[in-house]
Amino acid sequence: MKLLLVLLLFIPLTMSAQTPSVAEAEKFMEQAEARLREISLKLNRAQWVQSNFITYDTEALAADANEENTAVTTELVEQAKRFAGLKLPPDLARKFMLLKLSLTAPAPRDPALRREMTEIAASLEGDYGRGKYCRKPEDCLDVTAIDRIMATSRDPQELLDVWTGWHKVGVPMRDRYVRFVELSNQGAKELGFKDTGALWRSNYDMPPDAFAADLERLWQQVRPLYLSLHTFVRSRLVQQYGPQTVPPNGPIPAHLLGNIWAQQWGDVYPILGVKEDSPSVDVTALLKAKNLDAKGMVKYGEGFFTSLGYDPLPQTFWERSLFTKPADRDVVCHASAWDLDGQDDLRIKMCIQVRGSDFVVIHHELGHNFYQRAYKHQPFLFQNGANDGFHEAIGDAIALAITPEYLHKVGLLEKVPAGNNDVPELLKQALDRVAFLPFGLMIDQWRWKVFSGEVTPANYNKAWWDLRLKYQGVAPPTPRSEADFDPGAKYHVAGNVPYMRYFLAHILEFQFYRSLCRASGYSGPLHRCTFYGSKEAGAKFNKMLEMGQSKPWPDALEAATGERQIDGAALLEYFAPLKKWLDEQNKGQKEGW
Ligand code: X8Z
Ligand code: ZN
Repeated sequence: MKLLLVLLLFIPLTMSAQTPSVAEAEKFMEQAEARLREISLKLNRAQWVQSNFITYDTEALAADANEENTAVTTELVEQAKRFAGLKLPPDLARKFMLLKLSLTAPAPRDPALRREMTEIAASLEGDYGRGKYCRKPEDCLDVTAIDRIMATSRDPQELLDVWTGWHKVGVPMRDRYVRFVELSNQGAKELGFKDTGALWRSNYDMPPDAFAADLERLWQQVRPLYLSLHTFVRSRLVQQYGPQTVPPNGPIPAHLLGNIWAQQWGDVYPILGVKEDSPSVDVTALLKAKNLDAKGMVKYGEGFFTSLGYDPLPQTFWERSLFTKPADRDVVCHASAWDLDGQDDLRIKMCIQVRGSDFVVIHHELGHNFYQRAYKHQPFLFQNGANDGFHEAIGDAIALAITPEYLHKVGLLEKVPAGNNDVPELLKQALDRVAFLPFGLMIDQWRWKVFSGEVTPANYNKAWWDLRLKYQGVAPPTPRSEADFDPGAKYHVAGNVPYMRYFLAHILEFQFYRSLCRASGYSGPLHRCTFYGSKEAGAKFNKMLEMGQSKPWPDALEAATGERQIDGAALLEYFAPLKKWLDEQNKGQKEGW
């Protein structure tokens, strides 16, 4: 009797363990998503507080929450294995795939190792946020101050000093970063990936190698434009700083490009000696003339989105966001957009300065928020960008439409300047958006090699600068060694945020922009288009936004643009008049380094 009971109990249990049904998979996923939604709210709150008040305790609390989220996700992925091999409806199969890919820092199953990893991750981000360079004991510069000096100083000595000073922030991170890579790789392996980089590359609805090949295709497509820009800028910097400082046929020293990472060069525009038909539009001056403060700038950003037919941001956005750097505490000033509850609790966190480049970043961040709100009706695992490059491209596509005509329409610019200033305006755009391309590409080329072990800790810094030379044609202004850890002086390395998304975004944003322009009925030269106020453009964009990550990204791209491939053609069309002009200027110059 007893034996029979045991047998009766045993048979259905083992049967269901061997061949679970689709209904069971559905049930499992429903519960998994509910659990993930619950802990993600907790995690977001802990991280929000950590980033807004960097202290010993908030760092510990964030590490705790991250630990829990990682543990639960890892456990769910483990449990999900029992549905492998089951033929599932496409949506459900997609959720299982996304669940497995959802951790950017996969951690070992061993709780002690997992804890060690999450603590390291929190401490690296905290170190970056607290980072300062003290030129004198009473003159300490945080990253916002560093940024301002790099953008405005033309004194090569000062630039060199500040550059060198900021890069010291990375040094103490090095050993912990080495350990972080080991631990995260172990986690990735336990999930079934070769390493953490392989996991990252698997997030694009195609085989990881095909993704890497696609990136190379895109880079080759836009590289000639980058080379023309590099050659032009270098020749003008030779004039500014002399051939002793800037080698006329070599790489550009990284401290002279107006940005601490030499990633966007727009701030050197004033020293390039470009002839203008009439003074080109200086957005910083317009913002200042209007006496706008940080919040006022964000209001203009919101206004662009509402002009497309989207609802205004919720009241809580204005109450809970951080717009300016607090005087009395450390915060992670690197701009970010947040969606705490997957519903309406949207926020940005940014140390806004009243200047044109921050006006663009505001639109960038709001692009995240409006995307988040558009897909809030999706199930939890689909509440994301079609891929991460899409998420980064939304606000940038909108910001491309900040043309003189737009500024005039919203009352920031009294008169659209007469005469043809296409080349100066395009050059300013290129200095930020084209100069960025090789930087966007190289960061994760480096990290992928680090995670795969191709680059070892003994070569971290050398490999970093080899890639910067290869892709960007920039060189460090002072000798570097393996006592340095220059990657750590970049937020996304310290904060473990994948970076290829920004390379993709800088291509995609032109595709989106072109499509929005067309939807608005515009038919002139691409770079002069603004679709401000076009409900048609807004509706078309929204078709893609509301899909979130529910479908493979080519479907989302098609909804917004009719195209299924990421393609640099729109970018090249936009900059075509500039390319022609640059090549004329560059006659007789040697391209490359
Ligand atoms: O990190 C950002 C945004 C936040 S998602 C401000 N960006 C990259 C960077 O600053 O390095 C935008 C452009 C590239
Ligand atoms: Zn972003």
